[in-house]
Amino acid sequence: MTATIAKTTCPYCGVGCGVNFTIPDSLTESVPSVSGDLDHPANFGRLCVKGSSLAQTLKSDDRLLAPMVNGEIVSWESAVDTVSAKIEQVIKEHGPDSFAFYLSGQILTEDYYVANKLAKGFLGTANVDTNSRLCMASAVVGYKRAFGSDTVPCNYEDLELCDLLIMVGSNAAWTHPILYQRIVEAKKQRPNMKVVVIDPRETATCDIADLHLSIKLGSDAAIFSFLLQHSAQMDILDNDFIAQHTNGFNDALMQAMESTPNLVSTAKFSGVSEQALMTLAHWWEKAERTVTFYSQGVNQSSSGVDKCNAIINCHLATGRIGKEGTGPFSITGQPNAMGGREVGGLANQLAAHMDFATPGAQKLVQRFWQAPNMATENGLKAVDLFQAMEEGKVKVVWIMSTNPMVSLPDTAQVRRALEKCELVIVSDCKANTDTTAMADVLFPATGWSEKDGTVTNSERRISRQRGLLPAPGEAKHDWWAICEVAKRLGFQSAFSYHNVHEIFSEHAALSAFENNGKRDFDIGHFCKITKEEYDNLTPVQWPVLKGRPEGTKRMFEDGRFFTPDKRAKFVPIVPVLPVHVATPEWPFTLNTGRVRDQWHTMTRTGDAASLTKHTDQPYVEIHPKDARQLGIEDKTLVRLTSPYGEALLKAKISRAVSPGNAFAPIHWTQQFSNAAVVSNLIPQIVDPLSGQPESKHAQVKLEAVKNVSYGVVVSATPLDTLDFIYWCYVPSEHGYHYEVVWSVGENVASIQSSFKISDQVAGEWLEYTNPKTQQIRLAYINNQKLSVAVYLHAKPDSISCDWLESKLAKNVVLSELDRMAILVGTPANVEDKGSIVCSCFQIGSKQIEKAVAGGACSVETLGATLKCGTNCGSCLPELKHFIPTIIELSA
Ligand SMILES: Nc1nc2c(c(=O)[nH]1)N[C@H]1C(S)=C(S)[C@@H](COP(=O)(O)OP(=O)(O)OC[C@H]3O[C@@H](n4cnc5c(=O)[nH]c(N)nc54)[C@H](O)[C@@H]3O)O[C@H]1N2
Ligand SMILES: Nc1nc2c(c(=O)[nH]1)N[C@H]1C(S)=C(S)[C@@H](COP(=O)(O)OP(=O)(O)OC[C@H]3O[C@@H](n4cnc5c(=O)[nH]c(N)nc54)[C@H](O)[C@@H]3O)O[C@H]1N2
Ligand code: SF4
Ligand SMILES: [Mo]
Repeated sequence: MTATIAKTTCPYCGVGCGVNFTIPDSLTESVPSVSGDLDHPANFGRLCVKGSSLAQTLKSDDRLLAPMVNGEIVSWESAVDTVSAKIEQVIKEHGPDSFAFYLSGQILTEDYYVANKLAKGFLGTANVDTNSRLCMASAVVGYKRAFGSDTVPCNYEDLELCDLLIMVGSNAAWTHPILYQRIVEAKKQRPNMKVVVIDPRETATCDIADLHLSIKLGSDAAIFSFLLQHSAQMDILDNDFIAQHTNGFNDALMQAMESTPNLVSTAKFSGVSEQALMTLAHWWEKAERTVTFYSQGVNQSSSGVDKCNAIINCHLATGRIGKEGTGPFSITGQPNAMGGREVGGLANQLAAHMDFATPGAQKLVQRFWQAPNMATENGLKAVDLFQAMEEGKVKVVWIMSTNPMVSLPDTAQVRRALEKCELVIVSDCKANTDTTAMADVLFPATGWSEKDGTVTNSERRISRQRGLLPAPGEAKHDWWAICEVAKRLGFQSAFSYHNVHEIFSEHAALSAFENNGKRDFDIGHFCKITKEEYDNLTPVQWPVLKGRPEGTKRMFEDGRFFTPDKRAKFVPIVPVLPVHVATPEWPFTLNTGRVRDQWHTMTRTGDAASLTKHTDQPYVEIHPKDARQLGIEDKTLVRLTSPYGEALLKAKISRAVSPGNAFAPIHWTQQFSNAAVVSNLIPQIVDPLSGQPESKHAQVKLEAVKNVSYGVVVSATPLDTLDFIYWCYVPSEHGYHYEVVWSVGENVASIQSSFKISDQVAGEWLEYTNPKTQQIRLAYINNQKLSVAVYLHAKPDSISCDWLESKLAKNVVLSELDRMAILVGTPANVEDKGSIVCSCFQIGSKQIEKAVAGGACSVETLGATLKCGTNCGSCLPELKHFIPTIIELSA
């Protein structure tokens, strides 16, 4: 059979890896597959485990396939009429600001461009905000304050070329895995390169760290304030650069000297040892080639912008910017958060890296768009937007490609806001998400592999995502839906695009319009791009000026910035701690973040059974000392309470977090578990400048949930009732797998009756009980097929369910031996793998332990014996932990 191979871009993280997508001739006979694109400069052929599992996520039975209004399927025509009529009505009665878009760093630049154009140019509201507010907003403001523009100076090569890499609030080993692998490789080539990780937790990223500063939550700015004054003391300032290319140095230095006068006070403020801080300071002194690489541990903070500027100050002071192997590098999370910034997809931006505050910018954009109703001032930022919704000020919201019921802080408030809103429109690929559940109108969207357009990765590189598979059902492109509404609102001529190529060239033309080097974002080279050229576009880093098709590798090489006087600006910084710190009533600080194999709210990665094996359930990481005090054992259920809400998570007892801190992943939603949405617990505290929420620091109380039994249910069909204290749906290859917690005292009869088995006559219950161990094992077997199996234990024994799940496969007929084995829990001849460490080859912890006991003494020998770690490499940091040698950090 023949197949077509097309190049596209991974839809997950901001590394923006190139993907070769193989489409079989006949989709009914074969399925598409993916591999890394050798030619793509982000990944040179590699993909991490999420990227390499993309093909598994393509077949989903939960796609949204038709437009719906108030729960009824309707035609697109009718849905779009409903939406435009309501927008028209509220704007007429209450003004343009009664409408808002809430978008996402996961739509394509072309989708984003038309949404922004419609709202800001034609409806007259700047209420266009996005989930990037929860992600990149502080980094944007930090850059703008320093450079006069939202410009990421660096590129990925700089990470490989530097002598000192300071990774702040980033767990790149799990969140930007291919970039991390590039760093690992570079460090192998140049062992003198130093890596410092600044993170309150010990993460997989610390695996390559020469030094880990386990700082007090939120205290980052002090570290960089200290490095600034230390640079002056040690006389390593770049005085020429400061004099010729910057303003405000003295004020920033004075402030640093006042805030962090010495090693002792800084170490105390940040909760690190003086020795460790001094080591960092020495390395900083010596390494001219330094990159500071920062992510959500910096951004998601009530002082996120100041943290960014504290970092940038240090780079400006030492001239470590605009040169190979140097720079303050904010790494973006989402595949197209950068593209969103480029079109102006934030409420305080205008378009093409212009904002309302820039003199003349608003008129310029109006002229270019021929816009009848140009917005004149900033719109509402995400948290304010949802508050305005609750107050009844915003009456229609169009949510596109984001799941705010899970990702915005204080989900109870988000629910109230959406309930109050008169019309909630949700565009999504999935039918059932926590947010689609709140919608009045649902628009079915095409997803990755179906939609066409461009994305920009973290190093300003624009790549094509290509529409390669047919749209399922009635799903349509997001840009198309926006344009249909725009046309009905009377803006036919401005929104009559035939395809994405036309939108892209208009966006390119706007970027160059009356620019002449004034603005950083200029892709004027593409103003007149033909459809064919667009279809064949190869990855390129902006700016791509007219006559310079090769793009731009690195910014600020000439020391000229985008402020009016072309000088960068130092910002005096006063380090502060998070707004909410632990108190006797709320004794723990909850930190939140990501796990290796899941993406955000699991709407895509949750479809790939293999990706759920690494971490199958939501958890809260707690230090052993705290766990002992609270009577919490590993894997038992913990109730987390904050002033805003509650969550139920399984305990993971670990020294990776410090006493007094807890960490929980953000991925599990109400679709997957009954009470695992951690944003329930997070206050709506934001950075005053960027509006970015302090999602990484919440006050909580922890308590053990007592008098419960732990168990699993595997079933051939989804369970109708999930009446458990806790349940978590674990996607599996066959059937439905739930991890559950019951109250003690459940007996066989009550469990049996809780499963609504329709045909109680034809089938039979097998049962095994052991009152001593409080074990109950039940299975309902009908016509030699397994319908449901239930295992109950007093302790949270984890049972490897792979074998049991395999008995739910359609073609399996149970043998007598199988029936026995189902009651025993595992068949005698099947190895229990333990939890999966290597997702690519599905190698589990117990297999690895066995190989180590059998003499495997390095990650390489493990790879040679079991293959683990030999494909994408995402599990290498974890594999190292199985090798008994103690790797001392040279702190
Ligand atoms: N596997 C996976 N990868 C992803 C994603 C995903 O969902 N799954 N999402 C993508 C997106 S959108 C984003 S934004 C990125 C996020 O990428 P990262 O920012 O790397 O990921 P997080 O886990 O959110 O947070 C990073 C670290 O910040 C630390 N931290 C918390 N508070 C502080 C603090 O006060 N100071 C410091 N220095 N550190 C602190 C946490 O302990 C955590 O280890 O990941 C992207 N990549
Ligand atoms: N406590 C806490 N909260 C956080 C964070 C944290 O670290 N801690 N991190 C924050 C960050 S950095 C981020 S980026 C957010 C992420 O949070 P969200 O943006 O809410 O999460 P996603 O699951 O990515 O939501 C994307 C939705 O869009 C749908 N979708 C995918 N592709 C398309 C498309 O092409 N078109 C349309 N219309 N729909 C599509 C998906 O099915 C899914 O429902 O969470 C934020 N919230
Ligand atoms: S690192 Fe992984 S998730 Fe990120 S773009 Fe590359 S393959 Fe996709
Ligand atoms: Mo993000």
